[in-house]
Amino acid sequence: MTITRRAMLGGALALAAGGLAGCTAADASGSLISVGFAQTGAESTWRAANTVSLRNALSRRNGFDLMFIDSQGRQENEIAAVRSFVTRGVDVIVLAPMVESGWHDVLDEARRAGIPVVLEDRGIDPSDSSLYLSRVGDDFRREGGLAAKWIIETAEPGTRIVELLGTTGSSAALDRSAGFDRVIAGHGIRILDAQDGGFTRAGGKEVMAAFLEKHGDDIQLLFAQNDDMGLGAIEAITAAGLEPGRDIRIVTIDGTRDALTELVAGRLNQVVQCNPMLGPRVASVVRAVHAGATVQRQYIAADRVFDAKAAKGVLATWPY
Ligand code: GYE
Repeated sequence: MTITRRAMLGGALALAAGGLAGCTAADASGSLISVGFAQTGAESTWRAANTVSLRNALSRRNGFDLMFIDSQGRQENEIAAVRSFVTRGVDVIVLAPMVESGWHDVLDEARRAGIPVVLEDRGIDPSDSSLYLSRVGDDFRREGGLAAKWIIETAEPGTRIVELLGTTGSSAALDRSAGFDRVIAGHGIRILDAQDGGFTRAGGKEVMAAFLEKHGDDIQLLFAQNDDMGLGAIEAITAAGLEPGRDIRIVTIDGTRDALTELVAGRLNQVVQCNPMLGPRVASVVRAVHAGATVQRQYIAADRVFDAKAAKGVLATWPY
């Protein structure tokens, strides 16, 4: 009798919980959607915010059973993560591809297992575009172009610049460079050097120190393909006895709170936003593909450009 009652009570509670989950995202049977998410690593402040955004959106409360793997900046780890999701038979795979190439085989395994793949953040080789259903991310080409636009609007022809590039082979770095190069061309801006700083603060500091060593006072302007490298460069410039933001003007991409703070302080001059808060959109795309509904090939986040004044206006409530 007691056991029966307990079982009934348990059943009622389970039903209530199932009902709650059902209000949000659980599939028709009331069970959770299992998702394997392979993240690149934790190289930057952007990345940390992106991970939190996806974890929050793909929560149990929202109807998801999330397996999260941090690939620690190694593509082989990321490939192994995707392969493990295929073996486990998750409902949907979410991949933030570190670099563009090298995905064909493992994504083909997912396709043959009937597991839909959603890319978030960076893209992969266009020749493999049939191997995923949708990409949720930012427009990197536009971001690079906006950084260049600010330079040609504010710098004299003949201005000498250096570039801190993102991870070699990543679509974020390739597309930012493509957008930047296209807009900067033909305006007499002189590019002294451009090197991979790995999207990290330490990398930005190290490469900027080497640039300063090599080019000294010749450097007038820095384009850093993400905030963290720009913040690292601020340290190197200061250590060289120069004033970041004045002796060397700086434009970066991402729009993290730390960068906006430096913008207000005058040590950065312009920041192009790249929105990392992609979780809610990823969650809705995952739900849709799991339900077999049609989705767009791309969902591109809205990004804006900040100068000191604009940064001041948003800092108090800025989410990342
Ligand atoms: O700009 C950088 C991160 O792929 C858009 O990766 C992302 C970039 C972002 O490490 O901070």
